[in-house]
Amino acid sequence: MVANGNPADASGGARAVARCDLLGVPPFSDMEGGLYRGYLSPAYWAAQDQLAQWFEQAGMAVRRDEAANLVGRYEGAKPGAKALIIGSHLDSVRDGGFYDGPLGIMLGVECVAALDKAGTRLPFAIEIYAFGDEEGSRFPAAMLTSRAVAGTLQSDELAIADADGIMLADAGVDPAHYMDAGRSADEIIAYLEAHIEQGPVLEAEGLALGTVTGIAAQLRYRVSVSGMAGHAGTTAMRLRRDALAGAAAMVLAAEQVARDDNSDLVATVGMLDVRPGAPNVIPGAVTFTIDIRSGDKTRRDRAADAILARLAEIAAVRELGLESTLVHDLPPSPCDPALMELMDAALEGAGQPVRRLVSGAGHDAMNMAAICPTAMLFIRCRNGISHNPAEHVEPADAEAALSVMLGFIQRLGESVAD
Ligand code: HGY
Ligand code: MN
Ligand code: MN
Repeated sequence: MVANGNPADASGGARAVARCDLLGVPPFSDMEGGLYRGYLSPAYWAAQDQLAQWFEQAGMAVRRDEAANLVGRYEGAKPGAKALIIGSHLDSVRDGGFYDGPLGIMLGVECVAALDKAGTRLPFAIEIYAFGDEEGSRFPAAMLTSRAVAGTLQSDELAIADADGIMLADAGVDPAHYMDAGRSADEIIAYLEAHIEQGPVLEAEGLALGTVTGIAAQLRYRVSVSGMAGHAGTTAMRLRRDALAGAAAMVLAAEQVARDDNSDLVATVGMLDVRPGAPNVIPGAVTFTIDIRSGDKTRRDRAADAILARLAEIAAVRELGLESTLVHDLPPSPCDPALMELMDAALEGAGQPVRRLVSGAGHDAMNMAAICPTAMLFIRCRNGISHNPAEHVEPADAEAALSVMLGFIQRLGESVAD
């Protein structure tokens, strides 16, 4: 535990950034020399314990829900009032940046700390959610915890194991009660998430902040290619059924479909596993992932069909086995128009130019949209880099984000009171 848990003794945006930095190293990371914080890992629990201290210092009651999310609550003027939920995720990708997720949590804490310090109570409560699994970097599914809160998760999706064979049920949660983390729409006024842009738009236009209009639709597949393992020295090329050579052709085909679409469509193969994985053995089996996104669901689905057709053609020509399994299908998630207006007004009120932009990255907000209106605020990050240790955000931009979030909260309070 960090002494008093208040790095740099700054407040506001600078402290939010400093706290993300502090959580970027062991014991809050499961890897030496970088940040990896998998859902329900030792680093995850250590980070939650540190976060719980900061939640309490900000004036919140703290609990851990049945999906192992950390939840803080700052009561409104009337106890038990509906809540504005402010959230983002505590888990990270492997060798990730310090701010993707945690910055949105820390800025929510700073909002509550500022209200608590001023003795301000609103017509609604504020709840801060530190979601546990947004990245899907430990278990083969993503966004488990915000989908549990939103009630869009199916219980059979919990029968999963990580790469070491550890079942979710043995990692610190009870699947039989996991769905009790669900919240109902009548408890929530809105969901707000502040997040680094993870792209180059704001920086290219010299802007610190932007109002998010919506989140792109995502499809994720796991593809298994099976060939024939064999001796690398004795098997003639014409006799081979090389699973990796076939998978390589498939990876390039997926890339080509996305390039040829010449739109916002993106397709990514981010994981690839080769078996048996020996220099002198022709690969017999390969598993890889495909992540396909677009702001337009029809475009996304058409591209997915084209990619799957290309994979089948390549498998047939090379006499390979092929199995494609849909891992998740996340529809596009528009932000709420009235909340976008409030965000624009808060930007203007804070002297910030108004800029709206779409999110190519997925966020917990896309799941919370199932039970409440959502708003997102993007924060500039250096060179648009994310999912990379070079991820960087300026404390001054975080400070600007905090003042816009407080302006948003104030305007939401006025709109509720009207
Ligand atoms: O994949 C995403 O867009 C998010 O970072 N999980
Ligand atoms: Mn994120
Ligand atoms: Mn991410």
